[in-house]
Amino acid sequence: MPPTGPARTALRVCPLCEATCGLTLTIEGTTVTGARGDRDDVFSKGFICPKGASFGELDADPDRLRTPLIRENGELREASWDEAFDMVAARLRPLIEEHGTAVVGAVLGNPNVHTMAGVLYPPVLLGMLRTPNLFTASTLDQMPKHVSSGLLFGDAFAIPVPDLDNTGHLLLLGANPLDSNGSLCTAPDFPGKLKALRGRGGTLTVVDPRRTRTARLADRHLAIRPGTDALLLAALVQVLFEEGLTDPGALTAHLEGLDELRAATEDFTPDAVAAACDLDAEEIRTLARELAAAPTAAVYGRIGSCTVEYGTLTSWLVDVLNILTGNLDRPGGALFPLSATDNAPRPAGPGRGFALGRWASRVGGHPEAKGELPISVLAEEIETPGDGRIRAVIALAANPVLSAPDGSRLGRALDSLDFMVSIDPYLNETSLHADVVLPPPPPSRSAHFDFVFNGFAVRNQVRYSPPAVPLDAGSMDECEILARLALALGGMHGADPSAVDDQVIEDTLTKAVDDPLSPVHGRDPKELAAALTGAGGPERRLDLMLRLGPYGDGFGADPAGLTLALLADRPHGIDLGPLKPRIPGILKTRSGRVELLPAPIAADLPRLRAALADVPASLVLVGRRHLRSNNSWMHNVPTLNGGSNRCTVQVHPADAERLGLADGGPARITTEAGEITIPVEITDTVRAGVVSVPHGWGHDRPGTRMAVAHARPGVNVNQLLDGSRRDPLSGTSVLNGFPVEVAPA
Ligand SMILES: Nc1nc2c(c(=O)[nH]1)N[C@H]1C(S)=C(S)[C@@H](COP(=O)(O)OP(=O)(O)OC[C@H]3O[C@@H](n4cnc5c(=O)[nH]c(N)nc54)[C@H](O)[C@@H]3O)O[C@H]1N2
Ligand SMILES: Nc1nc2c(c(=O)[nH]1)N[C@H]1C(S)=C(S)[C@@H](COP(=O)(O)OP(=O)(O)OC[C@H]3O[C@@H](n4cnc5c(=O)[nH]c(N)nc54)[C@H](O)[C@@H]3O)O[C@H]1N2
Ligand code: SF4
Ligand SMILES: [Mo]
Repeated sequence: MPPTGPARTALRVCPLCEATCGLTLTIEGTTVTGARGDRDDVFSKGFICPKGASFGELDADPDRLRTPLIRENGELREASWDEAFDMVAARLRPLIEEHGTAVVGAVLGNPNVHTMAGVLYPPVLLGMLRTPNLFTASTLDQMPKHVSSGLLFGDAFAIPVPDLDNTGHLLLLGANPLDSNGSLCTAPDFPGKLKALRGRGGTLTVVDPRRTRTARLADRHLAIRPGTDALLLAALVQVLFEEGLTDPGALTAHLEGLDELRAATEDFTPDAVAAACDLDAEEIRTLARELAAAPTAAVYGRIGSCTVEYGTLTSWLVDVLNILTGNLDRPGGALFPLSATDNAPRPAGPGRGFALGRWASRVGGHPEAKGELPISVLAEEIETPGDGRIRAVIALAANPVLSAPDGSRLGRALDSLDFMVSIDPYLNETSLHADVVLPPPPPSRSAHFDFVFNGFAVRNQVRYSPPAVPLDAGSMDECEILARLALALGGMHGADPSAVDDQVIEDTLTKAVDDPLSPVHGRDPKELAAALTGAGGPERRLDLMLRLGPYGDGFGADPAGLTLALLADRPHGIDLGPLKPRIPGILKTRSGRVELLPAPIAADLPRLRAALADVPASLVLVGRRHLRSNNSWMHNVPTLNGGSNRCTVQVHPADAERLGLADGGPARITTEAGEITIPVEITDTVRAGVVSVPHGWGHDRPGTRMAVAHARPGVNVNQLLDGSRRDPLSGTSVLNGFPVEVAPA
């Protein structure tokens, strides 16, 4: 549709990556025709990247689904919302009634954490389902960090973030924020913050087998052998103990297990790990001494430290180093954010702790972590006959056919289901297997609030964006879609979806008034519910969370405190100040202290010790990200999928020569699990012995409706994996550092 009507502007926080930049959208009629950085945004101050600048194209993508699709006689056809929800209820309810809710598998993808709907409704939906079969993108991503935080601090969401604006030395492992814009560290203009760090005389050390754009900014780049970061970090710990450089400072009183930690790491000397890491032992010692000597320092690891053989151990060691150098929970080190919708802080004391493996997957016996099973076992849970087999799947903003190991097998498994529903704006590699596809509207039509990323932000702040453009006739807000879905599978098909929000509000308030520590203790829940403002259920729930949150007005207890009305009056957001120390209040371990050497970690250390003697594979594969991409779903926008082909295998010149590979020519990559053919890009930005292939490509499957992506499909790197490689504690797939063979095709 050509844009019509006079141009206006609207503010909208960008949902396309974790940086959460404030955008100023230009809108003509109902079309977003431009996006620039909002210079007055309290947090992002005008920063924007090419994805944010393409907000309009992504929003108006003609391939976005405008109506639900339902499968009839084997074919997907357009349908009304009533037809679609009737089908969900008619097909799911009988399955649940006959076999129980465990036969429904829920698959949650990454975009959920970028929408209000994806945070507000899955808990309701999962609460109704109570299925042991929950799978999310976390087991392709940050689950090791949740597990290490759960074990160390008693709370899987207590994830410290580096104090980028104030730190004196940043040691960054397996992250490339110049292309990813940061992760588990929400920081608009991450590149600018790294430059500022160096500008104020600080040090940046980057550990990455590739000389990334981030590594090029660094004072020191350690081109480590993939998968061996845990060894490097253990050696840094060993040096700190050995040389008497540990100094936990104010944390000391809150630590448990310091001596045991020392004993457990003493054989990981720099000399012992150097060969495995392919690093110089003296350089490891120097780094340890520099970290200890820095006025403040922060160790930070991301994808390349998580989706590897020793992901949980690596994530644990990252925080162990922050603790031993006295940098955890102090300005300039790594701190715990306190977001506006967090629970209000509580007095310190023992908590309930964090348990792993409370149940296991039916077929392979893989333990749950944080209530989730490894997404790599989804296919076998569908295929393997027996009681409790997954017969139906709800895929919510998830494209596991591309993002998880062996999508071809998973695609066949999805086809064999009794029923599948996808909530997705595209008919893509995963949703094409569904019986019902429920499309959310484009982002300009949705309100936005960062429930998740505010909790990982380098500065406490809060912003709310109402919908920039009203809903189009015939489309449905994603909050309503998910509320209706919850009702349909809970046996209340057709009920008023606002009943879902009313119930959540009632339950929350009933608990709050009973809680002696709540500002609303003893008050009447009905009167409080009536005081909530907001245009609909989701806004009223946001108002509730803000008012009961750490900065809230407590329904009048602090009249200057936060409410939705106050936030709506400040369209560029409200700054809530720098991160502040939160220990011991944040600790929820059974001891009420930081448990430095938790039993599951201690039990996994022998596996790491054995790695010291491993003979390294001659060639291993790692991933990479590109600024103009995001996982699997942004390749359908011409401005983001133009230019030279980015889906290549990067090979070091020495390896290319040894293997007889020509630049631009096709290579065949093989593993024990599969093979792909992909163009070669010879570059010395990857170290010798390592090749790099990006993920999220492979858009050539028949039956999708993404014309631009289909025309430039790339290949799916995850066809090289069968899912059997996992970090045992977290169930996270090993997506980096697995052996491959490469030959000319
Ligand atoms: N080899 C390899 N594989 C990887 C990775 C890697 O580094 N290497 N990275 C992993 C990581 S970190 C992640 S997070 C996963 C991501 O894995 P997934 O979450 O499965 O994939 P995404 O491409 O992020 O998007 C999922 C789906 O959400 C849909 N979507 C987009 N916006 C919305 C919306 O507003 N609402 C709804 N309902 N749907 C929406 C998209 O169309 C897409 O189908 O991939 C993982 N896979
Ligand atoms: N442009 C863009 N931005 C994104 C995304 C995207 O797809 N594109 N995805 C978003 C998502 S879902 C996430 S989770 C984040 C991820 O954010 P980041 O973690 O910053 O992701 P990457 O850019 O993949 O950086 C991972 C780095 O780890 C390196 N690496 C691989 N193996 C190892 C290893 O064994 N050791 C070490 N030390 N390094 C290793 C790789 O070479 C790579 O440079 O990005 C988010 N932002
Ligand atoms: S950096 Fe991330 S949040 Fe900022 S404009 Fe780019 S995609 Fe959007
Ligand atoms: Mo991710």
